[in-house]
Amino acid sequence: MGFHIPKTHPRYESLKLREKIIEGYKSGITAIQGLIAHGRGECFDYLIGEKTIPPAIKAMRAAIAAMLLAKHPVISVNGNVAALVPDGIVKLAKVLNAKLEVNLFYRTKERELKIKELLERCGADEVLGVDDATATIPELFSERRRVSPRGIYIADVVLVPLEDGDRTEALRKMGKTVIAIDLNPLSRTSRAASITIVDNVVRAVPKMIELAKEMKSVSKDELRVIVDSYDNDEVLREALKYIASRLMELASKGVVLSFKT
Ligand code: PTJ
Repeated sequence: MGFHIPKTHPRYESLKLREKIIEGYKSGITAIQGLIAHGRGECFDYLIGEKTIPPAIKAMRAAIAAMLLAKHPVISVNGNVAALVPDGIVKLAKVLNAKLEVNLFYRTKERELKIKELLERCGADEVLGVDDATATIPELFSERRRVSPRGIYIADVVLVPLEDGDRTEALRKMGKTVIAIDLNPLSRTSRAASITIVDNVVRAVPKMIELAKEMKSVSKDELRVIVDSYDNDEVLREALKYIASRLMELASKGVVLSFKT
């Protein structure tokens, strides 16, 4: 087991996530580069106040509407997502009737298999992308180009939680709707995606499960209105404005902690 963190520690939740990522690395699920990616995420989470912000909720509603309307919705899973929210991602795929596909940037057979087995232990009926990655995403030269012909290749909507930018652009060029979950509103992924949820995957995934359950009874016409009226540029600008005004407020109020002595 990982390092013991006392529940009373003021940064308990954040430290617990770090331990999950470290455990993911030690058990062969997460790439070592995933630790660095996590640290970058932590920094942006500080900036948004470590809570789900209104533009993220707007994006989540559009994302769920798009997934519910999709013919072939697929959720792509990497080493960080598998370490942080394995149960949640399987549950989300189930409520949305979406396929799960392992697709790694730092691709190794061992990690692919371990992630597949973990998702199966969490209740996944089928995990694509491991033995069947025989199709190729055009104009993509990373290891992520190899995908399942029954999954990402034919998907009309792909959810890519926590991503590196090149694949998002390649998938968009193939005409797919790409939904990203990325704490950094300025990343290439965030700016290239059709819908960007600026939130931590550990908060976004449970919230999306809740929304998916709620929105399942919404008519197709209403879902279409939600998708068609969505503007990702506006949502990213709202996220940046949220961070800017939060920082301005902190800068004017003061940030020093006070202690009783
Ligand atoms: O498992 P693999 O081999 O597919 O590799 C996965 C990583 C994440 C290592 C790989 O895709 C990568 O290098 O990604 P980047 O380019 O570092 O981008 C990761 C993005 O996710 C950054 O913009 C981070 O801010 C963001 N991020 C990190 N942790 C979280 C996050 N976004 C949401 N929730 C998080 N917990």
